[in-house]
Amino acid sequence: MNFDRKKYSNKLLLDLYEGLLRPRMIEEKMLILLRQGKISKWFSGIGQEAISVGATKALTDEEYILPMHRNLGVFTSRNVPYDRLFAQFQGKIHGFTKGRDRSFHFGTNDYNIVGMISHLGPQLAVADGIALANQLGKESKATLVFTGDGGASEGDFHEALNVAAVWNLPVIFVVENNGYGLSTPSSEQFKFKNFIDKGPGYGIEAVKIDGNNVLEVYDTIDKLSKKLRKNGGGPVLVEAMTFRMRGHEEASGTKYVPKELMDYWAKKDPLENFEQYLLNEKVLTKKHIEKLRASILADIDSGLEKAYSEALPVASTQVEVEDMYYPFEQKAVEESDSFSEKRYVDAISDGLKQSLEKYPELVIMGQDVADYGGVFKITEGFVDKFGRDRIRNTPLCESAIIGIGLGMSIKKRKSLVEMQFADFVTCGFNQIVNNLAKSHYRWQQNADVVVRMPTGAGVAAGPFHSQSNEAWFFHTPGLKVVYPSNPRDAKGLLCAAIEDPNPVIYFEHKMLYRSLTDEVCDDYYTTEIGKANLVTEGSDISIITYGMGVHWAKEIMKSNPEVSADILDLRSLLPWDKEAVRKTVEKTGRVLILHEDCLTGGIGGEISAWIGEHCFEYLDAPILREASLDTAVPFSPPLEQNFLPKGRLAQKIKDLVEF
Ligand SMILES: Cc1ncc(C[n+]2csc(CCOP(=O)(O)OP(=O)(O)O)c2C)c(N)n1
Repeated sequence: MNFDRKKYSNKLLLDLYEGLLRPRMIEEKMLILLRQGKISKWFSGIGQEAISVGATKALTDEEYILPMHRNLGVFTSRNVPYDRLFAQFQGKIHGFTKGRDRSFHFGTNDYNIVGMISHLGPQLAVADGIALANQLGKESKATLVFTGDGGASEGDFHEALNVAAVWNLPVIFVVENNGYGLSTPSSEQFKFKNFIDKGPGYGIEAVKIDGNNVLEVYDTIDKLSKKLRKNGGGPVLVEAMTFRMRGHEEASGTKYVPKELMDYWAKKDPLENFEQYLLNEKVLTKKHIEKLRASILADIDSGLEKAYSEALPVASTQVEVEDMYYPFEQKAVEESDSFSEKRYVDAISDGLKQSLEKYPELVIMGQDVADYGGVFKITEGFVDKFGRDRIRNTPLCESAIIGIGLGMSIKKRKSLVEMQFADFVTCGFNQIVNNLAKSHYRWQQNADVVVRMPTGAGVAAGPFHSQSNEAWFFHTPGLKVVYPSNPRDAKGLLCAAIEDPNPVIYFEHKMLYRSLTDEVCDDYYTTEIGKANLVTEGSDISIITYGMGVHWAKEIMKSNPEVSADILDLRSLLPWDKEAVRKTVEKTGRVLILHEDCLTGGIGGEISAWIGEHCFEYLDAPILREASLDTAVPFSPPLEQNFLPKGRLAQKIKDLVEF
């Protein structure tokens, strides 16, 4: 192996050497503990340490780094205390996730490290988000993110690189090309020869390096990060060639790896080669190595002792449930006495504008939201008022943009992401349900992101522009879900959602945009999340609903003057207002739950179960539900009307009253 020390001092060389030795020695210890059954699982980075160590040491400690499962050297090079690291591995409270996530699945803003989620690829867009915040804040910092060669097959890789390229984000994407993704060799993972060949495809610089040569890694990342800091731009793709010397994880072995390959790469061991070089150069002596090893071993042993001495966590259901969310008590901002007629669409636009004024750190991202004003024209004129930095047209990549929202939150910024249609959220689903929703629970990092969801049917737009998909998110702890049915709530709930530091999925019904006007307060105000609204008061039945359902219920009750109904608009679906539900059930004893979403697995099922469990003694009839058919949303108007529940409502009310 060829080491070129350039003008690097002995001190730096020794620092790099110690940097390599630390993760190697920890790993050697972990392998012993694994054999003794004292730890459950281990992903080894043996043979790949030069990449983690060289890259981390080339960055400043203030720069964010986003490691994967073989990057122990990132954590040790950032001087994460061993006792905490080991406590993390053992699921102890003193770790970084309060025992809630394992191994390297954690982040820590104390050390500017954002760990992965198991899904690998989502990590890459989070780096984009941190870099965007740096770029907007004019902080001259690089952000570095790792991926394996296998993980790079995921769409997230493409999306993250593409957005970073288009937005000129200062990100260093490092592909650790170690030959295998679990048991799958590169030849079955991709067809191209080199990752760097992708650079021109994205219009970005790409360099290939020997990932086992710590000096080459350090020198490359040092140069690139200096360039990124200076220009405030990038990105750059680095392909670091290396090899996975152990199994995917320890239990999976390496039987499928040809022996010649192992032998070849064993000779290229990053630690042994560098050690020999330093001995030859007389920068290092055998005695120094011995001393260093003894002192590292003492650090490891004392870290382990401390971690082992800590008991396993004691579970508290209340703490576990509460910790899904960043603690936030909303203080509703009252409406002023200045009101004017506004359509639903204007109320949303108003809420966005006033939130942009209130929060200079708020950024709107979405397809065609800038000059075009969004497909529903809700952000029309925003670019002129707030500028292109804050009103950002995005490439067509829902997953990356939502991940960017999380990255921005890490840098204490707020994001509002517009889905062009709620249906397209499927392409960003993973980021929402696994990254945004779980990050506070996992490592106390809130995701200050609102996702706007133009939803619903009735406009003959077919199966992919009409869906109701709130139930997917209703089932995901860590999210909040709101669904206003009128202009007044639309503005108040939107402002509240943006104010809330937790991820909020905000549904807005397309049918209501221009068909509904209301007296809406002209000034900024918020509507409390989690509070239902009793739209009409009655005594015979309760119709519990939200969104379009409120209007269907109102209409049907107009033509049923002999029946008097409480119509309860839930407004917030997660959390939903149990007290308001209880109150109306107690009052009427007859309940119809109505929603536009399909019946099976819809929110009505949960509310119905809750009523059955908590209000059974007040019921005079079975709880009834009316919802859309359990089919996709059809295109042709007669089919669509048949799909929707409205036409079945009169009979359901009759059934309920007559029971
Ligand atoms: C979305 C997803 N699919 C599959 C897996 C299972 N899995 C975990 S790591 C891995 C291989 C990753 O290979 P690579 O990115 O090359 O990293 P390496 O393990 O080689 O360091 C697989 C298939 C996963 N974690 N997430």
